[in-house]
Amino acid sequence: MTYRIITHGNCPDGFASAFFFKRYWKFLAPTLKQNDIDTAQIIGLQPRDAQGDEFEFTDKDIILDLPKPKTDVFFWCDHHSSNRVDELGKNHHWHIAPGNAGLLIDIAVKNGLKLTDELKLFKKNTDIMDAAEYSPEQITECFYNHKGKPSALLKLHMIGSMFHTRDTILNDEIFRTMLMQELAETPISSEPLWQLNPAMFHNARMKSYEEWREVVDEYMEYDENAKCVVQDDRLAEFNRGVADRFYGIMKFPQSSYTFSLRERKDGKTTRIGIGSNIFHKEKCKVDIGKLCKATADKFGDGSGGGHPYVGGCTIDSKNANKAKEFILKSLK
Ligand SMILES: [Mn+2]
Repeated sequence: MTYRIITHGNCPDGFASAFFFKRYWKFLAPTLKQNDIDTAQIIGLQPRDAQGDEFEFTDKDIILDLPKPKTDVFFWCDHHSSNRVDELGKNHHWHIAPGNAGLLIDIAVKNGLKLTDELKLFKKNTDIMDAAEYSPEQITECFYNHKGKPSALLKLHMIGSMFHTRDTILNDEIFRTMLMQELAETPISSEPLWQLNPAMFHNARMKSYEEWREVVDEYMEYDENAKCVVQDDRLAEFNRGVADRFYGIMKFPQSSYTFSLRERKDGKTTRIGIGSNIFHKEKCKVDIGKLCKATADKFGDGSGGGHPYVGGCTIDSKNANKAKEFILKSLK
């Protein structure tokens, strides 16, 4: 049995975490050997799969940016508040942080890693991406067609675009391929990775966002009373492109909240997402996680929740209009 690096799949922070662990393992788990790392499998997993019973973990698994599995693993590090563990064993780390890669970097620094400028910038940018701490200028650079020299932040988005295609098998393959190549100081300076042409993938992603924004423009509204952008996807005439989660606040920068509602394919349930305007978190006076939970209890089977600034829930489709009204009233 070899070691395995199991990280949040198809997620930029999961990618950055696996990259950092593979490259700087000596500062994180010094009992390992170079050969353990060279032969380690890379696996991308979704959080729900890490807590279920289907995936079998072993005591040679290194788990990053995911909830702690029920069984013993060799190394675990996570930064999500919902994945808190009170008693941490050897090689287990949990701490609230903007990003998991940034948390790993902090641990490595405590163990003697010297931070270079490139690593500092890597930490700063992975934190921005995972905690959605963008400025409007950074959104414009990274989510709209950008001409000119890309910043390090945009370069990380370009890498992320490679595993954000609509083909999930291709995404997994690219994700793993990039992490099995020779790794330089950070992904930004890893030559083999750039030979895979991230810019091409990113250009396609920008076109997908553009198409989606054109469709959504037809029905995205601003509710002045609730100071909320309303995106009721039941009103969509087409299903085109890829959703740009920051479009609402770019179109209505005066907003305090964003609200989206989408009927699931089964028709029976409807997914609701609520967020605060990341440019004005101070305007967010409502605990969104609690509002989502209350909505789920009132109009669904209770599955919902989140954080003070962002959350989601699932409700019965027949209650969708009532739930929409309830949320807008609560935000007001
Ligand atoms: Mn993360």
